[in-house]
Amino acid sequence: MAEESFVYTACPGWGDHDYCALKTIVKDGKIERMERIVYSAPEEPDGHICQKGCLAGRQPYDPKRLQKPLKRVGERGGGQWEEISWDQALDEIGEKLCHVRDTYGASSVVLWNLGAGVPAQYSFENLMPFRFANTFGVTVPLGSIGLDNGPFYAEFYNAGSEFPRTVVDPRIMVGTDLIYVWGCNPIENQMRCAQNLVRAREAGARIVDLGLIFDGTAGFADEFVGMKPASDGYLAMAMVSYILQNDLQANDYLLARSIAAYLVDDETGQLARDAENNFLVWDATSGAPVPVAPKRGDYPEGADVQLLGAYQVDGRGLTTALQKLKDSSAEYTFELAAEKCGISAADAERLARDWVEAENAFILSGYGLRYRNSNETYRQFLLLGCLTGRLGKPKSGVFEALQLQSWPLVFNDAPISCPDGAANVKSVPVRMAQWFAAAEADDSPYKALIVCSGNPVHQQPDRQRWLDVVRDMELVVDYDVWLTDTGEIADYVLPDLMSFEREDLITGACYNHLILQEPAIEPQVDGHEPVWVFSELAKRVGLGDYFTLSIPEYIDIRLQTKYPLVAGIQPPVTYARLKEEKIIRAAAPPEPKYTPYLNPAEVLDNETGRMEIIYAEKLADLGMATTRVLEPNKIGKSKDYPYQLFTGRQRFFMQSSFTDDPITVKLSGETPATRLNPADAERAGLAQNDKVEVYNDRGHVVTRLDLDESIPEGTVHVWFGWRRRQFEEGTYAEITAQCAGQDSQGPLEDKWFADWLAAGHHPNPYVESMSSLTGSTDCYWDSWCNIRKYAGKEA
Ligand SMILES: Nc1nc2c(c(=O)[nH]1)N[C@H]1C(S)=C(S)[C@@H](COP(=O)(O)OP(=O)(O)OC[C@H]3O[C@@H](n4cnc5c(=O)[nH]c(N)nc54)[C@H](O)[C@@H]3O)O[C@H]1N2
Ligand SMILES: Nc1nc2c(c(=O)[nH]1)N[C@H]1C(S)=C(S)[C@@H](COP(=O)(O)OP(=O)(O)OC[C@H]3O[C@@H](n4cnc5c(=O)[nH]c(N)nc54)[C@H](O)[C@@H]3O)O[C@H]1N2
Ligand code: SF4
Ligand SMILES: [Mo]
Repeated sequence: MAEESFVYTACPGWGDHDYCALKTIVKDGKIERMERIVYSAPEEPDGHICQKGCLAGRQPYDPKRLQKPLKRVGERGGGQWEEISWDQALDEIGEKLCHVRDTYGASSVVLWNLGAGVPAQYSFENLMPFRFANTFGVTVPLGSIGLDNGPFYAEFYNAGSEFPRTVVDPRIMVGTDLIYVWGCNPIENQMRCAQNLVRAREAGARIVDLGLIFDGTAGFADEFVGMKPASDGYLAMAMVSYILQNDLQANDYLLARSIAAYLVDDETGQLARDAENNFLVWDATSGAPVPVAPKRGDYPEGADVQLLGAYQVDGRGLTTALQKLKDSSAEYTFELAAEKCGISAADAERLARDWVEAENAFILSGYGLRYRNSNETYRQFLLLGCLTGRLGKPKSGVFEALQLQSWPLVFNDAPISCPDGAANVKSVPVRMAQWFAAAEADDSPYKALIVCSGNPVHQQPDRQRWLDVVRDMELVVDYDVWLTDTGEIADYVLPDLMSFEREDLITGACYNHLILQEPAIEPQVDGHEPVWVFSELAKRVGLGDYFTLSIPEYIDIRLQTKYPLVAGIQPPVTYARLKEEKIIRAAAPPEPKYTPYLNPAEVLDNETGRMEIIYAEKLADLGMATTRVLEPNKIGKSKDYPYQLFTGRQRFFMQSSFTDDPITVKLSGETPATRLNPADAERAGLAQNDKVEVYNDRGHVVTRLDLDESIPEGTVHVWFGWRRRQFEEGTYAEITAQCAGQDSQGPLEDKWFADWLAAGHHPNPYVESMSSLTGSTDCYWDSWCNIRKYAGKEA
């Protein structure tokens, strides 16, 4: 009998911000099963696997996988394909790329690469397209819509930087007293977070879910608070106001770590500075402003620094930042919150009181808030953490981004993605709204589109826009494992290998470990991994000299990082050592676990060096220095389309992956459904299993109807993930709110992008990955629609 052996693999369900490495058990050259990894101490208990991970080992054998390169026959999108050889595919694509480049310029080629859903993120699936893009000179649309932007905005205007602040170790929740799960669904979607929520509850935490639909997390929680969509800011601000009006804020913490005491010039809205450009605070002893030493320096010796107060000096009004916030938040009452959020004022007050009074508490948010106003909501969550002294306090905190990791490990990737140096990168970044504007014009400068990872035609709102944009292109290529909605409209579809068949360095959440991904099985299809594909393509467009290294050589470059947690490993970690040992612990401390704001003496990356969440002077010109509640864009604003369209994530799908496996499809109900509250259905004259059409002015989707009380009145729900061809007609991507455009990019987002560049960042996501998340709003669910019985296709 053959022996079992194992290798480590990045889970194909990677990308839920829950990047597990898994143990793949192999027997007779086939995947036998998937298991969790048992890490070395002290992370030994933390390896994790979920329902999708357990099923992942089936995927390589799925007959629906792309088997060979495909070339379109007939109309684009007509569904007719011819199987061709890799040589033919690469020769033809290479020739067309050369033609387009020589006729219209290199930037007429657009490359779409969205790391979100491809294992192992920021590894060869990103590094190779980046290397190609940066030497060829393609256009890079900043895919910054629907990409989890809000938390990054909030962190930027608090700390001046977002990475690695948006990284959190879910294990730090264990031992806390109270958790507000606010606007996310970790029990179904963030499985390692779920593991630690369970541990936290076993250790005594009370869990309150503030959500829209009654989802798995609501069922798990001790209490569910049903919120109206996009209303959360009203509750958060009422809590802020409650804290400040009742003088419940953490004064010592605010003085030490934030700019709460800094004086604001009433006239300009900017922080007051003296002639030496020092920030000022009010000293009650001398009754005068006194300077703060630069960069989170000390307050003057003996000064009685005031956190609250408004003063006049030579006719100039000076008010402390905290006083500004206290004044501007006063309008947010529990009564207003009750009206806007659809909860009772008594409940709102109780939630505020409990948040203040709990010894230790977390706000656990994620990416469930996708509304025009959500960037500010994330700022408000952070504010609640800051005012109560909970950012960086053990057993307390605010998780916004759910970018689950332990200590982030940083590799030496720049020489790979930017072989000529960051200053000589040839690719051209363009913000999404501007990209669409140009691409939709009659004289579009864009002639070719290459999609290396991601499924934009499915995942981006307003699908029709993509169809219009590619219609006149001369070349569309999709490189994927499956035939996706994007692949359907391509000219060539190239099969990638799955992580089970590729060698790679696993980055991301390996709980302080470095892991080598080794192929578990022989390739099951005639596919190729990205190092081979881009090296071969490069040869055909005259860039072959840039692509001569092998996978082990690239991995060795990556490991030559100066980042201390990797550089400090003894003996030094190399590809050869990883090959020998498979898994090596980083030089991370056993304790504490990583959490943002952990170091109380940290000088933050902004001008003051302190938390600025209380008052962001950069936003003063837009009236947003102190946060306030903005309105959603679409919800509740149309007579014709009275419902919100909510298309959130589904527990058995990983976005548009896992939608091909018959088991996950079956677990998901076999066919897509529209879910509606029975009361809404009754008013609309609709019944269970009716065939319904959900529609707006741009398109429609037709499904069976499922009446479900877990959906609140006013919301129409369709799970995200199903492919277009799994619907009877249409798809939700036809009707999600149009962005990029006015919906996602306005003066506030433009300011964010400009401020972020002014802080010294690179605008190109293929140089600095964060740029694709900067400068826009996430508004997928800020969508309106109507619903009716389906009458059949119009003649
Ligand atoms: N199984 C699975 N897991 C995934 C993914 C997947 O496709 N499948 N996708 C991954 C990705 S890329 C991401 S970004 C994450 C997202 O994961 P989460 O951050 O957990 O986001 P969602 O699951 O979409 O959360 C939506 C929840 O937010 C609530 N919600 C919606 N609108 C509002 C509102 O206005 N107010 C409040 N308070 N709550 C609201 C709803 O009740 C809903 O259950 O999931 C990741 N995990
Ligand atoms: N309506 C609606 N739209 C949304 C969202 C929503 O909740 N509702 N969520 C938004 C969010 S938060 C996100 S992050 C985006 C996600 O958007 P995308 O990242 O575009 O999500 P996917 O559709 O899963 O695309 C990932 C693609 O990578 C492919 N893939 C998987 N493994 C491999 C591999 O090994 N190699 C290669 N080459 N390809 C591979 C998958 O088959 C899939 O086609 O969607 C956004 N859009
Ligand atoms: S949580 Fe995500 S990455 Fe981890 S096993 Fe499940 S699907 Fe895979
Ligand atoms: Mo996401």
